[in-house]
Amino acid sequence: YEHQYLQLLRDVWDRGDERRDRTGVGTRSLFGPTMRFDLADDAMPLLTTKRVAWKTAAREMLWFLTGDTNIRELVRQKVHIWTDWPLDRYRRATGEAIDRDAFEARILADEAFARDWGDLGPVYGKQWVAWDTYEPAGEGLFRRGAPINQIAALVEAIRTNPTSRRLLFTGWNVAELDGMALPPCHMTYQFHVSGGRLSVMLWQRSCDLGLGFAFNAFSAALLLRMLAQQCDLAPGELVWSAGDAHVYLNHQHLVDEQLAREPRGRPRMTIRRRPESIFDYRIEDFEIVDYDPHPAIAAPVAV
Ligand code: THF
Repeated sequence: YEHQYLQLLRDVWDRGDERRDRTGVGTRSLFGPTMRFDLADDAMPLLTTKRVAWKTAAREMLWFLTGDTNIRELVRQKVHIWTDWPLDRYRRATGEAIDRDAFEARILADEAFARDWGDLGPVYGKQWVAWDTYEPAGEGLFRRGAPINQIAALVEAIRTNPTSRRLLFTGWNVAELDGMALPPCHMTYQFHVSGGRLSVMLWQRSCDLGLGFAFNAFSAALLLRMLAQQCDLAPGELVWSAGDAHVYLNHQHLVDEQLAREPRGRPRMTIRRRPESIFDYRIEDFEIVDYDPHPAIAAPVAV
């Protein structure tokens, strides 16, 4: 499957429309690519043309499922991939030239500081497991209703109504976008059951092919594997599609290096036990085998 990704990377780099983006870094971009990955036999879409920090991606996914939106717990687990956004906000607000390590150290040491500066707003986790609702309370007023757990509802729906065409959840809460550090990139996941296999289609409005893709594809497959296990189904396909698929202009070295490498092997994942619910997985439950990638390629993240 990795050839599909490498081909897309090449197409975007060679033929993409070059434009300035929100971050000011600049990208080349193509609209609307789709890729399909078969997850049968425990296969995982884990890139081998560079080492991917899959445990970091898995910890992020487990963190989404807890509903947490504060980076403190991620930093505690040595996951640094969300730190740059709160750090940027803090620097702009205070003018303080604090470095990343010092900022993370303060997030860990000082609970009040973490509360004030570590939260990303109502991003993924909040929308996935506690989407706010409101009900009329008379006189044109509204009171807060019970929040909706989209993930719990999804598990229930897959189990009880597998032919449904509404097996989906989304992070795109239009009313709350303004409060988010970043509106969701991987925004909508739709599921499909056929022949005892569970498939997922992920729609990403925006994909950073150099950095984010490796995480987003692995994470979606991981979530699919957990859901399949919980619903007694076999893993089917991951259908990945993006709106704006782009490569940042400062990732040229990554494109050149990765396209010069040959994919090797077929990484697979086993899940070591069957947890009580979709919310009870732990990082130790996941074991990746047959993963022998080329070395990691460092690349800056655009904030
Ligand atoms: N913004 C941009 N510009 N790119 C993204 O991929 C991205 N995300 C999330 C939100 N905004 C984004 C953040 N996710 C890395 C990985 C995922 C991220 C952000 C950064 C990253 O730096 N990965 C490195 C090192 C990982 C590590 O070992 O810590 C890598 O080489 O993969 C995509 O959803």
